[in-house]
Amino acid sequence: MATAETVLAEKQDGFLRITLNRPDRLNAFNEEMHHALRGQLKVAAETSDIRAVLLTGAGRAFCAGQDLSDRDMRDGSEAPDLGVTLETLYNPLVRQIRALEKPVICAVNGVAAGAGANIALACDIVLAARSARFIQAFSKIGLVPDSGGTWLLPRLIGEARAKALAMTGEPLNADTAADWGLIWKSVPDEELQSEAQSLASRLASGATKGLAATKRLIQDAADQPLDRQLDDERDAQRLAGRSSDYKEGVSAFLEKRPARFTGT
Ligand code: T3D
Repeated sequence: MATAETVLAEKQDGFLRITLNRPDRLNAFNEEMHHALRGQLKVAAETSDIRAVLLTGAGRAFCAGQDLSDRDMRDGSEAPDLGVTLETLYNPLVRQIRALEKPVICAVNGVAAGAGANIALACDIVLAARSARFIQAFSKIGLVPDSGGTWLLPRLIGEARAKALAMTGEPLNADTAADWGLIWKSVPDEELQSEAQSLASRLASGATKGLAATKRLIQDAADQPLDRQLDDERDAQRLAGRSSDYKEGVSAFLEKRPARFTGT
């Protein structure tokens, strides 16, 4: 399965592997890559036998954020309205990742800068190659962190570290990112793809409905009091308890065998 060459997509073992594919530009976003990526996320959402997504980058980078050659104003031209590009391109992408009712794993294979860093962080589980770096590059070009960065960073690592990363634009290495809780884990470079693949495959054979509800509950928790969260857990558990996968999970436990979840 392949689409426009800015993004490669391949179905593997129950999950969709999506690769950002502009390696000469460190996989920086142009408009075509936005549309191709969102198209593949839509395929993942709508295809029942795709039960997880693995997002990664081609070449030595994960993604360097916005392609700045599309923002060249040296001929005196007006700056584009960046509010429009956020509204029409970056924000819908982040919303789509967060709303996808399937786990999205991000394998950060190299530098993740600007929107590239924050799109990685918007994914559900982030693994990074030990040589990868996370850079809130925005301040270096006079911008503010976007793609959810100002929301995600303080929640993941606290205000002090969030502000320092955002204001200095200093790179954060993968080991420190994992130590700080910005990402799930840092792995040796040569193990990144196999480890991410086996995680994607494991989640793709999990209880998809339960995983989707878990994702939503944890995301929503950031904005609501415990009382409301308890109600939401009750409602989600009621639905999970009606799934075939719940029956299968309990039966498998009692029969001392691995569960065979179908995602239903
Ligand atoms: O505009 C809007 O719509 C608003 C939304 C904004 C969202 C954003 O993401 S703003 C932030 C944009 N991104 C950046 O500011 C990062 C720019 N890139 C860098 O700072 C560095 O390239 C990196 C730290 C990411 C990596 O450094 P390094 O030394 O490993 O690589 P390099 O030599 O700088 O880059 C290699 C090539 O990729 C180079 O091209 P060349 O010289 O080989 O032809 C470089 O120009 C190109 N490249 C890297 N990042 C971008 C890029 N080309 C276009 N846009 C980029 N963002």
